[in-house]
Amino acid sequence: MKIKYLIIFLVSFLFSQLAFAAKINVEVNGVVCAFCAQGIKKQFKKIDAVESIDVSLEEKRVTLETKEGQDVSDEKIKSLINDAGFEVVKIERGKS
Ligand SMILES: [Cu+2]
Repeated sequence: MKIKYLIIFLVSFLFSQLAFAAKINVEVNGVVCAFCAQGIKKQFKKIDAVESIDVSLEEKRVTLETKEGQDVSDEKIKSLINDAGFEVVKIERGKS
């Protein structure tokens, strides 16, 4: 019987992990003005998994929040930033 509870625990644990929204901090080179920020925001607004995007010019950082249970891969982030004309320095992920 104990194994049954263990399985239930594991399954619900995994499910709760999947349902989290991801918070992704992206350090970007060359973001200097509001037009840069606007260009980057425009790229990410095309992506359905993105719930919100914030660009900090002082910290040269783009903060993305995904919708629950969704994610945007590092590769996708890099290609969107590159398409906007900038370069990714570092990507950090956490739960929000
Ligand atoms: Cu600019």
